[in-house]
Amino acid sequence: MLLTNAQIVTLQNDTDYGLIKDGVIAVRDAQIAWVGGVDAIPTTYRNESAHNLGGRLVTPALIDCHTHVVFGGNRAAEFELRLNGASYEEVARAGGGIVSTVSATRTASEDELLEDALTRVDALIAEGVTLIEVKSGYGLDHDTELKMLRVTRQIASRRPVDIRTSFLGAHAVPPEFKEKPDTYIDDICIPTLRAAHAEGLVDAVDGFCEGIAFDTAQIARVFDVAVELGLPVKLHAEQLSNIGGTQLAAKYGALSADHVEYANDADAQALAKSGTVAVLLPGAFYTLRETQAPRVQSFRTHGVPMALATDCNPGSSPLASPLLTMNMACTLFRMTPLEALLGLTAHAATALGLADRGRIAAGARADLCVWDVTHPAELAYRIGFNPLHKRIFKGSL
Ligand code: DI6
Ligand code: FE
Repeated sequence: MLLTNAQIVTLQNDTDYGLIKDGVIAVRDAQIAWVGGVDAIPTTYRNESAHNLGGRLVTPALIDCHTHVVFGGNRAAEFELRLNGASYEEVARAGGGIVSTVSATRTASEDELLEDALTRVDALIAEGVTLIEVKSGYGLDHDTELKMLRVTRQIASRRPVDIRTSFLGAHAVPPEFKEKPDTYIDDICIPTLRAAHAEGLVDAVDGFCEGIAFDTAQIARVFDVAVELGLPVKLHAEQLSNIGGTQLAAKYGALSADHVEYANDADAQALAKSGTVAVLLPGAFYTLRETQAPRVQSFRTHGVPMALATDCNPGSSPLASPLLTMNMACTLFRMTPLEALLGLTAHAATALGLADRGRIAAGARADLCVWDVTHPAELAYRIGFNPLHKRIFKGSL
């Protein structure tokens, strides 16, 4: 297949859009075989069937590298209670908070979890996403964590999308282990990780390093098992305070450190040294009305790649729009539209340890988006507007 009459945003380096004005992409066997200007098409591709894109803009397909799209129930009632003046305690007594999602996830069947997740997956796909990372972490017991991961794997057979799983057993201390986080880590979290890995359900290991969740020593015990199993790690770090999660992630050569609102200059330096991506999550920043923005300038100065993701979850980021995520990153974090696009493509791929996608180049996966826009900055500029014309997944329209 030949895609012709396209404005191609190759993102071949991190300094500009890498725009090819009157461009052509040759696709073969789910891969980009060739990309370049119309005047330079090699003769071998000239007779392939051509799709004229009418001068539309083509970018790499979007990648959502941090989501929690598999969960039971939702927390709209709690949202409403809080806006009607209920206190934190009242919300908790009404069964609110993360524990309510844990109970709803434990009682939901696999089918219910899958059907619910697919509505969110469909929203992501509708805006051009072809790869979604999904975390466990609302089960917090052996059976439910495995149930979540099995459901997550099923998404890829129900929709044209790639899925990566992260085991997030160290997300919160479940009610039955209240005040006993260490026992939870040793008796439930780690054995469950081993069981999930044995079933082939785990692509990476994540944790929530925070005062309200787990400290660095507890996360390190989980990471040591990940290393033993040969699994890459990533970490929710410095979201609400600085307790050393970013440094820990860097020490373990993590794929990514996520949130990082409270990461400082030394943390940015450590990420640069370990080649760890900073994943910024403006949906959670916005929903929690956080005031400490991540230090984007420090990440730039030290050369830390910045990715962006929806963090789609029922509590802190009920957001299923990568385009709005780009807009929020520009408006709230002062990222540039180019950085926002790199954050949902090339750098998101790096945050998942994948080198074969996220840019438009020969040899890369033919995962592409065709947009009804004339300038790439339009993708981040508008609010509540979806200009996706076509999504190409593994070379198929
Ligand atoms: N950070 C968050 O913001 C969410 N999880 C995490 O590790 C909160 C999840 C929830 O409230 O359901
Ligand atoms: Fe998260």
